[in-house]
Amino acid sequence: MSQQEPESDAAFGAPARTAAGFTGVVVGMRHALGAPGVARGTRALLRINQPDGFDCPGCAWPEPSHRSVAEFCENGAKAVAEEATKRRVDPAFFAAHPVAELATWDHHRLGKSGRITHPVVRRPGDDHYRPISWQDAFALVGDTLRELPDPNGALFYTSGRTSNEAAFLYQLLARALGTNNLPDCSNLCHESSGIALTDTIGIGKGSVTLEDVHTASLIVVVGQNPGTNHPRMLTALETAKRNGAKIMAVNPLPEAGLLAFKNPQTVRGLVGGGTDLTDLFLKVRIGGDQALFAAIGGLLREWGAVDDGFIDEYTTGYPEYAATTPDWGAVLAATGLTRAEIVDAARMFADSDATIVCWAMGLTQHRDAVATIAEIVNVQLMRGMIGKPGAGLCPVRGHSNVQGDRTMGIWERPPPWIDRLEEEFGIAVPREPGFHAVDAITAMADGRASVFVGLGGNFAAASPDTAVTEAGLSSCELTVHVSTTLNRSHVVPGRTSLILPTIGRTERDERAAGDQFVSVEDSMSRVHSSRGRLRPASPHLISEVAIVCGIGQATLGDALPWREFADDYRAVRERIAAVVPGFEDYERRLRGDGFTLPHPPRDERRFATPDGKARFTSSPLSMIDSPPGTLLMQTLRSHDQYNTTIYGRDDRYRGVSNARRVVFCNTDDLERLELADGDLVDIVSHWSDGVERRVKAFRVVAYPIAFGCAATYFPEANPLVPLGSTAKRSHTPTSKAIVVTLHKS
Ligand SMILES: Nc1nc2c(c(=O)[nH]1)N[C@H]1C(S)=C(S)[C@@H](COP(=O)(O)OP(=O)(O)OC[C@H]3O[C@@H](n4cnc5c(=O)[nH]c(N)nc54)[C@H](O)[C@@H]3O)O[C@H]1N2
Ligand SMILES: Nc1nc2c(c(=O)[nH]1)N[C@H]1C(S)=C(S)[C@@H](COP(=O)(O)OP(=O)(O)OC[C@H]3O[C@@H](n4cnc5c(=O)[nH]c(N)nc54)[C@H](O)[C@@H]3O)O[C@H]1N2
Ligand SMILES: [Mo]
Repeated sequence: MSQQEPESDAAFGAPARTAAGFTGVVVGMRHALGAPGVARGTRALLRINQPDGFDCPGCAWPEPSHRSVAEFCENGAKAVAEEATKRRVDPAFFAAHPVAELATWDHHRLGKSGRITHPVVRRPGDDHYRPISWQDAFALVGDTLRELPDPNGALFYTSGRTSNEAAFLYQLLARALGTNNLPDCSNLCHESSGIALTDTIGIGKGSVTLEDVHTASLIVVVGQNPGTNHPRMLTALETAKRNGAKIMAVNPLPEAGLLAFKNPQTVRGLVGGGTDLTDLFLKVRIGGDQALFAAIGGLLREWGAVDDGFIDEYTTGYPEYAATTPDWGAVLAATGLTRAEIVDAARMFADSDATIVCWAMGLTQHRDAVATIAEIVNVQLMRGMIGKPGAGLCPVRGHSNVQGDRTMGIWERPPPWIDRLEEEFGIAVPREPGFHAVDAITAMADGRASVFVGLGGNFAAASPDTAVTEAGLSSCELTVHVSTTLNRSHVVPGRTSLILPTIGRTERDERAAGDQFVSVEDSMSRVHSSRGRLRPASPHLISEVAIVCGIGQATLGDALPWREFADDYRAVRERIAAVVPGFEDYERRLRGDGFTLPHPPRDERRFATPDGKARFTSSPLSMIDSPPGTLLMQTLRSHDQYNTTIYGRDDRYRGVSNARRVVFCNTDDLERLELADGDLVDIVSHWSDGVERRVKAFRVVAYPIAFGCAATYFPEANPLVPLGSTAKRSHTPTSKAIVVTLHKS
């Protein structure tokens, strides 16, 4: 299918209430066994998340210490199947399909073309990618980087699947070259969480362990769709529920996995009725969470449901916070909820002695994301829910190693251990921050950056304002993509463009010193090893570590021991141990199940803020205005995609088959806007710069979404997200709140 063809075989049914169960297993197996062939698929599935196997490339949810034989989920199986596919993008494929043709293919078709087998280059004036040797490819990158008049003209993007070892070497390469230009997918993802948590508790990571989730008495899931994006989290919620926990879900959509769950890893879950998970569902208006948590905080104070001992000993700023009383009129307008619903929610907080709040993109991709998360921290601090078993703050990360990459220094700011890095390698690193993802786009657009290197990911499709982003990439002197499968970024090439194909998580990594493993960190700060076992998709593939070292050698020469690093990753881990705090004796501690990094607030109620206390904050209540006739639109994931990789065209839990260009709307809104289910519409977004951003021929789907709200799929709707519309302080695009109008096509 091309990018704009109508989806004639689309079908729509009622949204589901229950997630997973037998259908989940069957669908997962079909993806895993159908595409790669039965033996390879089964071998791969049995190795997922086992101590001697590989870390599931699906998501960052941690593995329990007592694993079941099949520690994976339907969507993990799809992720593995995508990597284990038998289809190949080889030199013959590129000879048959010019870039101009590939640029008309949609994301699904590009990705499904299969694994890239050879390094390839598209040179100026040519419309085909053609094979190139690894040595020539590295020399081309090295020459271009060395010729840059200013190292800040290069961008080193990272997606969150990269291992700790590759990430550490990649930031070393950028910084040794002389730039902090390390934009990453975190900038588009959980950046707001990192900033809000660092401000308030002194560390930008979540404060709970899996054991805490199992033993909590209240778990609040806000702005997150675990049934699709973190399916193994449902197993943990089910365990909590069986231990007596209550669950509250806050979401503009009644997402299937939040309401009820059939655990596919138990016989009961396969054939039984499933567990009702949610005790209270709040169908919040998009962007209403800050007001909601401010109101809950207000009620808890009014009721005296406050942990005075904790507040006195461990916090600052409480009097100022307590002096603000939220205005109920504003709260009800912002949340779209009734006062009774909010009182019920506050009552659940008051009744719980161990509360965990979990969140993901429904909170982070908003203009006031940082303030919203800080408001949640306020409520948790007020109740003494930090550093207490069964309680805490739980930002649920996306990519399987996105948290580890940040720990390894993938950040546009110099990491806290920058002095140690300089000393260890005898380099000098600038202290000025580099470009984050949105800055990187602007820098390409206005010519300040001319070399783009992507270690994984799909920058063209993952970024906002597609037209601007693609124009930026195309204007580069050189684009370099380290990838496994074909994607949109490859078909909007710079003047010269390289695709450097790599082995994936599931595949064996043989280097000079023998078989290698890598290491990763999950969403709960647990670090462990990951070892692929499958034969690589092509004999020409090398690892990300080897590719980064190849570029390093060609760019900076023998000043750093790139060859030694590429031959034996133990040499890399030795350097990580010497530079990054918490990684002492790294090699030995990776044996077996791995180890958990220190988290001072969780471990000992110690807060590394300027005054050593956790901080209450108060920010003015804000609401995104959506004028009459407009809707507030979010972009979210279907059940059949991994970010920009589209596994299939269904979204089973939401009742959608064979369609991606859809816009979910509330029936009352449709009536008000004189539209009907099934109408084809253009969607136009409205932003202060006056530029018209439009996507064409989306099908209206009547859906029980909160009033005044709409939803479309990422990345098809990314052309509508204005580059300038970003979260305050974290600069994350506001992918969950875009003001739009719908126009019959
Ligand atoms: N299978 C699969 N797994 C994945 C991914 C994938 O694409 N596929 N992606 C991975 C990545 S990188 C990430 S970051 C995570 C993403 O995991 P999620 O954050 O669960 O992903 P989204 O689909 O963006 O869902 C956002 C949820 O927030 C809700 N929401 C939107 N706006 C608001 C709001 O204003 N308030 C509230 N309360 N809710 C809101 C939406 O209705 C939706 O349920 O998943 C990771 N895991
Ligand atoms: N509108 C909107 N935009 C969004 C979001 C949203 O919710 N709405 N979500 C944002 C979020 S949370 C994120 S994290 C970003 C995701 O942004 P990215 O991380 O940049 O995108 P992905 O789609 O995860 O990247 C997929 C590509 O990675 C490559 N790949 C897969 N596995 C490997 C591997 O092992 N190694 C290497 N080198 N490459 C590999 C494949 O070639 C594949 O095409 O998108 C963001 N963009
Ligand atoms: Mo993400």
